[in-house]
Amino acid sequence: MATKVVELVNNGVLSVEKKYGMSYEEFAKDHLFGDYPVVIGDACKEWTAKEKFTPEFFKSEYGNRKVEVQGQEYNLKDFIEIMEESTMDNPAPYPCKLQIDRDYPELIPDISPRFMYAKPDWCHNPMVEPLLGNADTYEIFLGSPGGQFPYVHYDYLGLHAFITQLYGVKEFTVIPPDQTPYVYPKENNSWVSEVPDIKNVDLEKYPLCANITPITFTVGPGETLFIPNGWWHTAKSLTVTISVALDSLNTSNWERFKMEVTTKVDNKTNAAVAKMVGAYLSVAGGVLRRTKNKVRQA
Ligand SMILES: O=C(O)CCC(=O)C(=O)O
Ligand SMILES: [Fe+2]
Repeated sequence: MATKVVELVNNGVLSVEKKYGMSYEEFAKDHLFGDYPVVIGDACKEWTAKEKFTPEFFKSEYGNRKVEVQGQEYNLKDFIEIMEESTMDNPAPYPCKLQIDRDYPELIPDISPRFMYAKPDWCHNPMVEPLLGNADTYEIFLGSPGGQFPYVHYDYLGLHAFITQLYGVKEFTVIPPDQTPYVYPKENNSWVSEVPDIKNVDLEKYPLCANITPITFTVGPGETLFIPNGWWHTAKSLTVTISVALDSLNTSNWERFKMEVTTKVDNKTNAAVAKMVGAYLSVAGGVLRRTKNKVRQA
C-alpha cells in the first residue's frame, strides 16, 4: 500500500508536532488521511480521569484485582508498589494493562466523551467486533521509570491508536511506514520488528537500520498521541505513568483492516474462507459508510 508521508521537518529532522484547538478538518487532512502522527494537547480536556487516575486511586479502589504482567500474576496494589520502586536502571516489568470494556466498565464515564478525532469508531460495531478477536482496543496502561514496551511494532489489524497520557511522562519513538524495509519485520509477525532496541541498534547485526530516522519525543499529562496505522512505534516511561489507549477504525483505515483480516484468515484457515471474509467486509464497509451516524460512539 502506498503511504503518503507528510514530512514535518524541523531543523532538518523529522518531528511530531503538538497541537491545541485543532479542528476535525485539520486533523483529518494532516493526520488521519495525511498519515502523520500528532500530539493533541487538549483532546481529553473534559475527562475527569485527568485528576482521578493516580497510582493511589488504583491502589485503593482496585488493589485486590489480579493483573498479569509479563507472565507473572500480581495483586494490583502490590504491583503498583513495585512500580513505585522502579528505576531507569532497574525497571519494573511493563506493560501492566487493564482491559476497560471487560473489567473496568464503570471507569468509562471518566474517560468520556470519546474525543471527536477518534470518531466514527467502527471497532464497537456488531458487524466488526467479532473479527477483532483478541485485539484489545480500549485499555489502561500502568508503567514506571525505565519500563519499555517490549518491541517496536505497528498496531495489529490496521487500527489507528490514540494514547492519552493521564499521569506522568512517557517517551515515544515512531518510525515512518516507508522505512518498513529497514526495521526487520518478523517473518511470522510482520507487524513486529526483530530489532531489540531501536535507539541502540547493533548495526553489524541489523545494517539496514542505518537508514531509519526514528522520531523521539515525550508525551505528558493531558496529552494524546495519535499514531496512524502502519507507523512503527515503541514507548518508555520516564516516571510512574498511567495512560489510556484506544483504537479507531473508520473509512481512513478500512481497506487496510480488510487486507489484514483476510490475510490472517488466509494464513490460519484457507484462501476460500479468506475470499468469503473479504466479500463480507466489502459489504460491511459499504453499510458502515452509509450508517455512520448510527454507530455507537463510545
Ligand atoms: O504506551 C505504550 O507503552 C505503547 C502501547 C502500544 O503501542 C500498544 O499497546 O500497541
Ligand atoms: Fe502500539
